[in-house]
Amino acid sequence: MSKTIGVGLVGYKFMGKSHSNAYRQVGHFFPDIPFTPELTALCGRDEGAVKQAAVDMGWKGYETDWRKLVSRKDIGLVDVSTPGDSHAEIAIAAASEGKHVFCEKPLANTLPEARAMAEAVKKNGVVGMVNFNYRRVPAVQLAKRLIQDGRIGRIYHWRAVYLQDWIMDPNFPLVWRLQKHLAGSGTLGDLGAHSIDLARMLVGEITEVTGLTETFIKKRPLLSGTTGGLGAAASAEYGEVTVDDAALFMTRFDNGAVGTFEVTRFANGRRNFNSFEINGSKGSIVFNLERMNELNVLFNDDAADATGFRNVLVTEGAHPYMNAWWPAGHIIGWEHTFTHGVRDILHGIADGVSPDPTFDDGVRCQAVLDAIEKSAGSKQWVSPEY
Ligand code: SOE
Repeated sequence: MSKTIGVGLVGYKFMGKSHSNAYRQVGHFFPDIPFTPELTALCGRDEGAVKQAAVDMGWKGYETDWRKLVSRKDIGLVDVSTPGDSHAEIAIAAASEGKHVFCEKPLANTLPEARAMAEAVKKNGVVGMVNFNYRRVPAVQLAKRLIQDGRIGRIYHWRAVYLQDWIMDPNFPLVWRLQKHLAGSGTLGDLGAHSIDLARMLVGEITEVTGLTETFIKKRPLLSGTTGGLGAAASAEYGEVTVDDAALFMTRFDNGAVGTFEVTRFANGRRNFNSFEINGSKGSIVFNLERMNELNVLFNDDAADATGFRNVLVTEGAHPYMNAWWPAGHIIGWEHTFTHGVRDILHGIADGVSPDPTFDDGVRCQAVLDAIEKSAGSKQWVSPEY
């Protein structure tokens, strides 16, 4: 039987729910994990709500003050699933208490905060991992393997879109994701960060960016309450939207590849359309989260009369993570990416190594986000400050 590790999770809404599910499931599907996570305490400010959430999501207890949570002796791993404005404070305090840290993306709201977080995990010798969960879609891992094995050849193009539409109604209220002091930025940090992280993993380091951001709806009703998931209820008063609704940017990579990105919450009909295409000298790869069990690939060395895109159903035991789940053809879903992340951080803790994406990866992503905002302001090409 494996040893146990106490987990303290800060945040109990959308992300808290998906992380709770991962801690509950991981041991049942990945018996090789070195520690069984114990759902020790869930943390949130509203006592009634966090107490109920702890019961609903299988936590043994709860705290209303994260400072108490991070200093508890029965907790070895602190999970930060709060809005970005509290990531740095919680993660740094947890690391100083010798706790390992699993942090939601983007790592922080600003580059200096992200740097301080990376410094804190290093100084305290703890494991830190950012939950860019799309890295852990088996099809995305397969794309990485094909690229590493040289099957796509030299990469020329990265083309990413991350499209949503959940705030298109001008009367949708001013939730935290639309306020700069809470979220850092809008679509850029929320969606663009995912695409940047995937581009860094699959293509290379971004050396230069140029971009624009736009806020289509400048004022929205203030929030009167949340209704689960991304849902929210409006009040009669209005407030200013202080983040971008959409961001479009171009990049150069250190290996000569070039990239384009479009991220928006105003793509009518696109609920969570996260897609990329990679074109290389020997082939191409296309991924689309709505068909997340599939990878579309083209190999130039196929027979001349049969060259074309093929659709690989990424559900074989030979595919990354899939051995743990169901027989081939029995597909998995979005929530599994969180379980894969938890599995990997548990191994990282046992090995004393931060799994990718590390906090340093989080810093690099943050530097790219920062450069895009600077470029949008100056209308110039900007190099990220790594
Ligand atoms: C909302 O835009 C959101 O939940 C993001 O915050 C997540 O990171 C993304 O995976 C899905 O959409």
